[in-house]
Amino acid sequence: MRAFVALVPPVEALEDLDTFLEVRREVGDLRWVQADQVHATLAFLGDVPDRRLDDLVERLGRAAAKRTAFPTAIAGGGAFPDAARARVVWAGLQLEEDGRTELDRLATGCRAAANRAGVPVDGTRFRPHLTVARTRAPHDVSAWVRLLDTYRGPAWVAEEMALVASYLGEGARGRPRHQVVETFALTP
Ligand code: 3AM
Repeated sequence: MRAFVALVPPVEALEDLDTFLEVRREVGDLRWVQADQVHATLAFLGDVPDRRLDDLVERLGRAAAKRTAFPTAIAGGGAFPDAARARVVWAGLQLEEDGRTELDRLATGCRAAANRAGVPVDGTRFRPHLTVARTRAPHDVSAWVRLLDTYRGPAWVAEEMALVASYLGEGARGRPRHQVVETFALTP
């Protein structure tokens, strides 16, 4: 199973962002992520062998329970590697200081949990973001980033994270199809 761990915003937040971006989608040559697949990746796991799954699920559950739920909202945006030569356009998460700490520690905890369960995760710096579009080639997306900077979605409380399976090429137009395998509650 190819999988990742993510924070999945509630439907209302995803729909609000989708509505904000919808009218503007006609322009440009970006590949937009379907609204119901937008998420903030905490750890990309790659292929998880079946024999590792139970241990992984148990450890992820404990990692989530160590962190406290926090208020947030989808807000602002940016691009990787940068707006002038972007491959990825993303929306951000608005966080209070405590929330930022909890989210950072949650991501660190997920990675540690995966490594201990025998699913090696790379140690690249965690940069919270929700990918909304990808480019076919490096592309100037400054206008999209400026637009996203004006966005602030409805507030919600991040109270769980999800283990998501990603099936390559099975979704619409050959995109990966995502399926939540398990959710893990943060401490209220
Ligand atoms: O969350 P974002 O969109 O930044 O690009 C994939 C996506 O990143 C990334 O994992 C996230 C799952 O939604 N991803 C895919 N293959 C990857 C790989 N081999 C990868 N990240 C690291 N290594």
